[in-house]
Amino acid sequence: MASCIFCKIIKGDIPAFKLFESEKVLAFLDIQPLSYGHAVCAMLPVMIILVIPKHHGALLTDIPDEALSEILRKPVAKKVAVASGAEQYNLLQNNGRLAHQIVDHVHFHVIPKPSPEEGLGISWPAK
Ligand code: IU
Repeated sequence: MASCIFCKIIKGDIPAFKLFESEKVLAFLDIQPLSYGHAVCAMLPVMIILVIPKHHGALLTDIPDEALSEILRKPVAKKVAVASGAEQYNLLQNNGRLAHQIVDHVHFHVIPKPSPEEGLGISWPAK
C-alpha cells in the first residue's frame, strides 16, 4: 500500500535496520527501542524488533494464514532469538486503535528478556 510506512520499509524506500527477511516476512529494529509502552528500564539498552508480514493489512484478520503463521514458526523464532540476543522475549501485537495500534500494518513487537547470564539481566520491577 503506497502510503504505508512499513510497506515503504519493505520496498527499501525508507531506511530501516533490517535484521532478516524471507519471501513473506521482514524483521527490523523499532525506531523507538526504549518506548515507554514497552515498560523497560530507561537505562537499559534493550533492542526492540518488529516482525511484520510483507502482505499489507492493518489487522490480524486482514492477513493470509500463510503469511501470519510463518511469523510464529520455528525458522523465524530462531532468527528472532539470535537477532535479539535473548532466548526469551515477549511478543506483543496491538490489534486495532483501542489496543494502541498506531501503524496500520500488522506487526509484532519482540521485547527481549535477557537472563542475568546473558549479561543484561535486571529485576523488574526492582525489589
Ligand atoms: P503500534 O503497535 O502500532 O503502537 O507500534 C508501532 C511501532 O512502530 C512503534 O513501536 C514505533 O516505534 C514503530 N515505528 C518504527 O519502528 N518505524 C517507523 O517509521 C514508525 C513506527 I511511524
